[in-house]
Amino acid sequence: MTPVAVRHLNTTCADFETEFKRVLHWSAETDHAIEERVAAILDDVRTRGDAAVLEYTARFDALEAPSVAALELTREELKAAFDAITPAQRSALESAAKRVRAYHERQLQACGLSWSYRDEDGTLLGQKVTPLDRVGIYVPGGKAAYPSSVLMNAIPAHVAGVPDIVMVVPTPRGEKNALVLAAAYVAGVSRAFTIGGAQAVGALAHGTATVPRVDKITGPGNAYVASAKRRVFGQVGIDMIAGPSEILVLADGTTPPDWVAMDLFSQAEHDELAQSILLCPDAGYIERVQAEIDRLIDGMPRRDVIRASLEGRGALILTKDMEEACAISNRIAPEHLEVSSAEPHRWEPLLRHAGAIFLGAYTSESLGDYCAGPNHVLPTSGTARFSSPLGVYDFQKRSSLIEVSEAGAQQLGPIAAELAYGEGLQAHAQAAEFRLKRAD
Ligand code: HSO
Ligand code: ZN
Repeated sequence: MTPVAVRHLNTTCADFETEFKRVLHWSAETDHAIEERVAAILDDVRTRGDAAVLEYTARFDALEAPSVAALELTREELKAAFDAITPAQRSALESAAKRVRAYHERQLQACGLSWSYRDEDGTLLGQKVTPLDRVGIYVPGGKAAYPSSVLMNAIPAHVAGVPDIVMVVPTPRGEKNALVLAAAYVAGVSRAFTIGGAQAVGALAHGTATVPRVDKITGPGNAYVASAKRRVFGQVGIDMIAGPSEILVLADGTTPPDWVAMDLFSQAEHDELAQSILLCPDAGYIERVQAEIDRLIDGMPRRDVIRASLEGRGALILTKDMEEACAISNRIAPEHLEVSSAEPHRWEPLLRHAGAIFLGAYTSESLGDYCAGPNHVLPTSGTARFSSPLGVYDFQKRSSLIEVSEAGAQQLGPIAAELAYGEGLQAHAQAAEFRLKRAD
């Protein structure tokens, strides 16, 4: 057993800031070769449509088909996949979907409904909320083919009232992932195509003879997909550009250390570039977690990925106290934040920046990844400072409603006219003044 060489940091050490910056350092360099290839693929898909999609699918996914229509999965196929998985899998998918749906229905009630009010003079002001007409959901098909992500993308869209949900999933050599298809069935996906990469993003953004053009594309993907989403943004909406998964555990030393070690593994196992960090004011506890990491690693089928992630980007950080741990957590703004403490509600008010906050020792992040209810598509790489989990609101848009009464026009007209003349815009001013009652 080779111990896992996770970085140990101590906030009282003189070199802490330098070491901390190294932990957070995130190379967001753009790969120009990828950028160029993606730009060419998008152009090609825009001009040649289905023919280009077919060629790239044959070239990159070794999947030959006579037409893009032949790459569409019918509702019957999705249902057949659902019927073919084990009863335990079916029941787990349905239970997860039910909880995720219930959570997002609350979200719709809390912040996704239209509202309006009337001023005393009868003027009506409001906000009208409408779902998007059609969205595209990108589901990765390579090393990270997650049925749970199908639920997390499609269910909020469904709850928002999007009538048309189009899923794309790369399917190398035509080998379909039954759980992904079954999840699409459970989540209410309307149409699904076994295409992926930049070509699928291009097809969704521009539309082809077979693939319908969508209004927004959500879902994670590799560097090609991320680059393609960035490029089509503006013509269509996108959710976010997701980086590798992150977990930060804020521990007061009361949780069994093997639980915390496994939680750190749980995100490390996603990707060599995933990041797992422990913040704790108890030096002895940090040593116990390190000992559990070393004890448990060899039993993990994905130990190589976990080790590479922990040794490359992981950190165990000793803080002066829990308050300082909270302050550092806010600087990191992690995707997932576990408050593994006997007093989670004491610390929660101090925590401001995190994609999702998991309170108390029993709340492993993995429960949130699959079935607690909240969305697992979360802001990464510090973007939780300014963005939010994927939600019903991402599949809606808002229009302002204004109905000015005759009395209201008398109130507002002079104000608007004054400001309009100040801006040198006479037509604006007169449009307001024409509606003023003349004193005659
Ligand atoms: N932790 C990932 C989601 C996921 N985990 C899917 C397991 N499957 C990003 O939030
Ligand atoms: Zn996960």
